[in-house]
Formats: sequence, C-alpha cells, structure tokens
Amino acid sequence: MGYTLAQKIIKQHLVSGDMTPGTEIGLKIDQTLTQDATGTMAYLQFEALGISRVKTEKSVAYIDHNTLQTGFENADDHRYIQTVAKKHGITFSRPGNGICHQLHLERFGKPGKTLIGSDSHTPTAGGIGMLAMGAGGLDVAVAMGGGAYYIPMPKMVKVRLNGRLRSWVSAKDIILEVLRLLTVKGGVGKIIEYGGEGISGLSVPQRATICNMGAELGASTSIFPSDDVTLAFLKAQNREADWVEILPDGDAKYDETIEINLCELEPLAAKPHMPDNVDTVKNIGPIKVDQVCIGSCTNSSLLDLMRVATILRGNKVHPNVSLSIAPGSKQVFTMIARNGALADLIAAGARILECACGPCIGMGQSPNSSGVSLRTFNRNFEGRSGTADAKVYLVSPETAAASAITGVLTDPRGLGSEPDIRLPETFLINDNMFELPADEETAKKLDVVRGPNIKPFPLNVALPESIEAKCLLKVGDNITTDHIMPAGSKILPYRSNIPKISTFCFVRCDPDFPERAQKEGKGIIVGGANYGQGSSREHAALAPLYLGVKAVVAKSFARIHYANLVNNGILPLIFQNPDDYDKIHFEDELALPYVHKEVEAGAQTVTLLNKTTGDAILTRCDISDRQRDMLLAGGLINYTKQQNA
Ligand code: MIC
Ligand code: SF4
Repeated sequence: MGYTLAQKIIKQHLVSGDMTPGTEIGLKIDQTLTQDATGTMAYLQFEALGISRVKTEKSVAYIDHNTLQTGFENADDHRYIQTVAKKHGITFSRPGNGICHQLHLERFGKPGKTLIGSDSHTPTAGGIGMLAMGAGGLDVAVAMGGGAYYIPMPKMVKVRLNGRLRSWVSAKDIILEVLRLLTVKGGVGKIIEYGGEGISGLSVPQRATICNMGAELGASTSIFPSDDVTLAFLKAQNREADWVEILPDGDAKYDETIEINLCELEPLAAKPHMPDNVDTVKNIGPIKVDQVCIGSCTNSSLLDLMRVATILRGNKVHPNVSLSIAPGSKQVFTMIARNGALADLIAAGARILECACGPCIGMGQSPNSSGVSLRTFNRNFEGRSGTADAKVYLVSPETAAASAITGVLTDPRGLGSEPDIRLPETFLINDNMFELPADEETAKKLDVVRGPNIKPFPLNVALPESIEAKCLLKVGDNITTDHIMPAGSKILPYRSNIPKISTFCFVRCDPDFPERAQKEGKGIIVGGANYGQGSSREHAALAPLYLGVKAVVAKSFARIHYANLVNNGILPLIFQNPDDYDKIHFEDELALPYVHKEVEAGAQTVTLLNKTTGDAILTRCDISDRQRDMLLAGGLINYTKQQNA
C-alpha cells in the first residue's frame, strides 16, 4: 500500500511508534520557530533544560506579536530573546522584519522537512510541502535540544480541489468553505492533504493561506504537495536548492476524502464569533462596515496586497471606514513600495501598519464599540479584537478591499473584470533583519540580558496520591485559549511574567476567577467539548497552574492545549459519559481519591467524586506511557530532570 504525502514525511522522521492512527508517534524535528509572545517562555524552558546549543538544522526566533511597546516590557522581552538566541545557536528575526509564518515560508521552509513552532499557525509552511505543526513552548524547547516531538498519529484526510476558481474568488474562500464543511472541531486528530487538478492553479502563498487557516479546523496540520509551483516559488526566493518533489503515492489510502469544486465557490465570510460560522457574502448582504483590516499570517503576501492595491487604485476609502493594512514581511513591504502599489494604498486612504501581527492579536486598531470589522485574518473569537462587543467577519483580501470602498460588506464580483496579477520571477531578497547566532566559542562568553519583566515560570510538583478541590469554574463548549488567557495590548506585555499575567486568567468568562483561585489555592475546571481550541499559547496552562488548577475535566480537548496541560502536569480528564458534565456545578466539592494509582495504571479510568451531590463520575486521560510518567512527575521539565538524573 502506498503512502500519503504526510505519511511519507512522517515515515522519514519517525523515531518511535508505528503510525497506527491515535497511537503516539515521536518525530525528529528539523526546524523550529518561535514568536516573541510564546518565545520568552520557550527560551526560559530551553535554558532550564541546560542544553548549550540547539541541535536542529534551523531554529528561528521571530519578533512579531508584541511590537507596540507601550512600556518597557515588550522591548525587554525582545532583548532577552535576541541575546538568548545569539548564545544558543538560534537565528533572530528583528522586530519589523515581518510575521513569523510569512517569513518562514519565504526564507527557511523546506519541502519534506519537519517544523514545529510555538504558534498554532505554524502549519502555514504546509503550503511549501513541509510537515509543520503548532506546539507548546516546552515541546519546542525539547525539539531545539534535539528531542523528538510526540503527537498522536493523525488520520489522513484528502481534500480534492477540482476545476479552477472563478474571478474574484480566492484561496481564503477555499479554506472558509472547508471550515463550513468540517467545522472548528472537524480536523481534530487529522492531517488535511490537498490535491486534485485545482491545486496547480494555486501559488505557494495561496496554498499557505489554506494551510494557515487549517489551524481553525483543529487539524494537526495541512499540507500541499511539493511540485512545479513550489519549485517556481523557491526559485524566486533564490532557494532552488531547497526543492525536492514530494507527491502522495497513487495508491495512498485516506481515511476520508472531500471534494470541492472550485468553479462553484463564491466569496464567503465567517460571521461572528467563530471561524466556521460561514456564509456567502451575498447571503449576509450589505451590512454597514466600520473597520477593515488587511494583513496577518493568513493574507499578507505580495499577491494579496497587489490585488488589494489594484482594487483600491484610483478609489477612496469610504468615510465611515477605517482601513488598515499590514504587509506580512519586509520583503512584501519593500516590493509594494518599489512597484508603486504602496502609493495606491496610501492614496486611497489606507492606514499602513508595520509588518507584524498587530490588530490580529488585539495589539492596536480595536474597533469602535459594537463596531463591525472585516478582517482578512483567521480568528474572530469574541473580544479578541480588543473590543468586547465588536462583530468581526473573516473575509478574503478582495472582499475586504471592495467593502472598504463602499462602506458595506461587498461581493468583489461586482468590481468588473479581475486583474491578472502574477508572482514575479524573482523576489527582492534582503535578509539584513535576520541576525545569525554567534559561533560556539564566542557564544560561551555572551551574557543573556534579563529585564525586570522576565520572571521564572511555575513548576508543578509530583502527582499526589489523591486530590480534593472545588469546581472553580464551569464553562461551555468551544472554549478558546483566548478565553482562558486573553491577549491584547494590556495583557500581551506580560507573557514573560506569569504571576502578573495570571491576574487576567479567564477574566472574560468570570472577572473574579483569578482572585478566587488564588484564595482557594487549588481547584478543578469543568469544560464542554473542544476545550482549549485556538492558539498554542502555553500560558493557558501556565497561568492556571500558577493559580493552583490541578485538573480540567471536559467533554473533549483541542490537541495543542491538551499537550500543554500534560506537559505542565495538569490532568486533562475526559468525561467517559459526556452527559456527566451536567452532574458538576460551580463550587461543588470534588475529589480524585485514587488519582495516583489510576494514572500509574494508564489513566483509562480516573474516578471523580462529586462530594456535594454524592455522584461518582468516571473520566479518563488519553495518554501515552511517556505522558503518564510525565503526569506522575508533575510535568515535562520534572520528568526530563528525573530521566537525566
Ligand atoms: C494567535 O493567533 O492566537 C497567536 C497569538 O498567534 C497564538 C500564539 C500566542 O498566543 O502567542 C497562536 O496562534 O498560537
Ligand atoms: Fe500573528 Fe495573528 Fe498569525 Fe497569530 S494568527 S501568528 S497573532 S498574525
């Protein structure tokens, strides 16, 4: 039997496991990336592992999330990452150079290699045929140290793209259609492989848009074959030597196949407040728009901005709309500056932001209260924009640009004939905002600079015989890591300061949570289905750990967050009978009387007693033997130290 594309790369990198879906596999990791918001923790954890040089082929530390610098905190974080990178063999991407995923695609991603990144949109590099996955900071730290990355072996889904996109319909509409079909839970435990005749018409940046937003499906990753289109892109980046052809075998077996006829697609939008709440722009109708934001790691490539510029050329941004545009990288920014497209954007009245995540993570440009914001981004979770009652719609750059002119949600197909914009044969290459690490000898003498915002991270203790704690919080389905550990300009500066950032934990669900948890000293959280979806931020485990959370009991979990909980020694318990969710109420006295023994035995049954109601509830923890030992030790760092001792 033949192999799928992803199976081929997995097979080449397999260090443990046998590729049976659902069982744990260990993968050798070729490249890692971090961004600043998760990077500070990842590097503190890397330092705690006591390894002097990274063992990967390439590790890059990007600065793109916190660039507002409203106080000293961000700048201190940047300096810490810059110095820790220089010392330990990591390439540093300076603030202003661009968004990690866009840059990694342009300059470092390689077909057939493995990449993990402390950011959930790391699968963007799947657009170039790389097996790229989002992970917690600790997993990235371990991979930098040469350790394997462990995941449950995913199932394989083929999405066959047939035909060609019609005018004004774009890659963003393809992934919105996949989200409509599969929902935000539909990709959990799966790798999505794209194929079919339709892919030949999609350039690498378009493929990257699709892989990027595969994160919103909860998928382990998404990937395109490495073909002639990939070769052309790498050639244009002067990286032809990095190309290898990788295609699935003709007789590869997929667990599921989905067909999409590109010629039937129309412009789509994800309505507030979930990326899978998708409808056609036509059906939603001409709602009044207050803000349009173009950019983010989903849609900020040269092609995207060229199309936007062509739409805006000679037009004027509607007086009721604030239009902001953030190019994805310095390369994109320089090229639109040189070819005149930037002048068209400015002339039309766009507000040009620096090459960074910016409004996507609530770092500036919050919409007016109850405002409608159209964004080319990948997430529209409630409150993420920084305005609690804003309504965010996710759209293509074409729909965004058309709407910026009219002031209402507008189907770009009304714009007339579509301009034919092609990628240039060579991109403008200037890597002067990447800093290479020091050589090993020089590195020994270098100091790492730690400002006052760099605080040690909390360490768990070994799992006790039993746990008694209150239900500190009960939440519903699809709780995102943005609910657990919100971002935004007032909170993001404290990513390297767990005591401080913990005071914001869960405040969007319950403003009293941090204080109550701290007073109580310990607690258990109860959640619904798909708990912890969204970002890879380990802070959604570290802050609860700091506040004394011992376990989260939920109907199901998102993959990266589940691993982050285990890595930090917090028990992720799954209700054996989802209806038992109703048997626990806020502030009930709970107990896990036999937890140590049960985890030792593999955690297939973990008994939870509700002492308030007298109910005995059966839960389980889906873990490998390695994860079992980690939970017993109180997390990955303790476990690694034990192993080394
Ligand atoms: C996001 O898009 O939510 C982020 C901010 O990029 C996160 C990482 C983080 O919280 O730092 C992600 O997607 O992993
Ligand atoms: Fe940055 Fe937004 Fe992409 Fe996250 S989703 S990496 S915040 S641009």
